[in-house]
Amino acid sequence: MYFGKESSEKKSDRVPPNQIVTKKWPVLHYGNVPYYEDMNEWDLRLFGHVEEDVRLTYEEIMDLPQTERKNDIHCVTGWSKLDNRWEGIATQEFVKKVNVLPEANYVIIHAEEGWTTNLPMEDFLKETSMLAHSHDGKTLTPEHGYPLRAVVPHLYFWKSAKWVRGIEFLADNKPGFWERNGYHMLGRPWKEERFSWD
Ligand SMILES: Nc1nc2c(c(=O)[nH]1)N[C@H]1C(S)=C(S)[C@@H](COP(=O)(O)O)O[C@H]1N2
Ligand SMILES: [Mo]
Repeated sequence: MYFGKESSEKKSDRVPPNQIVTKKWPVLHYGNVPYYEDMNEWDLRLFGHVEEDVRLTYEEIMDLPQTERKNDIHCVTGWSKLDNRWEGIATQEFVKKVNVLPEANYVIIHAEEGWTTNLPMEDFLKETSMLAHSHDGKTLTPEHGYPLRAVVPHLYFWKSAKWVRGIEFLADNKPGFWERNGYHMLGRPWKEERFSWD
């Protein structure tokens, strides 16, 4: 009998400890879902430890080089969703648009309503990190982060901010919204870094 790579692959190789796979895609966030009437009023700000702040319009972002990534996502509340196909722009493309100062070692992603999350520059700029506008071939719904959400699949999914409006570059690490409320500063699922005391 032939077992292809897929079928012989143990589920435990794909699913971090104490996570349960879901086929559905739960909607999870704090606060309100934004609905945009006029995308001319939308922008993305790159600021903080940079030579000069940059403001990108929705059009300018959609003109950046596009990439497609397939990955698994892991929410700290215990669900994982496998084989997501995202389309968007690699985070590495955004740092090309701004002169980030050498002492910038951390990033805070700013979302609507002042929601934030922090991560090291290295994790933000990882090959697999992106700002996505589509999932499984469809434009993101408002609930899942339209027009633009972060996708940082190697960290728990709370680091993947929905409704991104700004990237702030920092010299020192500073907790974001959930991190101030006890969540881990890094949040690696394979190490079960759920809370700051883990
Ligand atoms: N702006 C914003 N982004 C957010 C959150 C939030 O509360 N606000 N919650 C995070 C959490 S905890 C998870 S699990 C994912 C959920 O994304 P989904 O609703 O598309 O599944 O969004 C993350 N991004
Ligand atoms: Mo989450």
